[in-house]
Amino acid sequence: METTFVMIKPDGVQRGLVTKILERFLAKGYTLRGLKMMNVSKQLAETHYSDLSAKPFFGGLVEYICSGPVVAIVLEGKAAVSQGRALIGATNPLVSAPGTIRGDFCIEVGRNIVHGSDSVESAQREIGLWFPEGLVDHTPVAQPWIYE
Ligand code: RTP
Repeated sequence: METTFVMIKPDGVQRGLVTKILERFLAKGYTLRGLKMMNVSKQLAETHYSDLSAKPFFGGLVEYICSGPVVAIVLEGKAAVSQGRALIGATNPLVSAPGTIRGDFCIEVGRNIVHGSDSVESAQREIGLWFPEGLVDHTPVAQPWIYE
């Protein structure tokens, strides 16, 4: 089983989309292993997006992520990282397919409402960064109805 880190960004929270976004992952069959609403320090945002620090939009991105509370989430399940990204859609919402979260709920790349880890290694790094306290052990009773 894989774990992935998903963050509902400040615009997703401000627009009242938390339950709609979470629902996509839970309805698919993924298991919640961590969930919290939090304000993001500049240091955490900069560390999370450190691979983009040379990009011209980096300053604006960090400001955006720190502009209001986010919801930090860890989901577990088969291929959670790649499927999480598929459910979220392309980085630019204008080319995200309808049916994806970004394709259905947003328009601009700088306001794309949700983040999902892009590899198993990134997921491990991000989970450690956002959930230093660890995850919640949880095996839902519905598991045999999701996996054969
Ligand atoms: P994320 O990390 O947020 O899940 O996004 P991603 O992998 O799909 O895309 P990435 O290239 O890692 O970019 C991270 C976030 O930076 C913002 N961005 N703005 N103004 C721009 O051209 C631009 N490009 C990227 C987006 O919020 C993107 O999700």
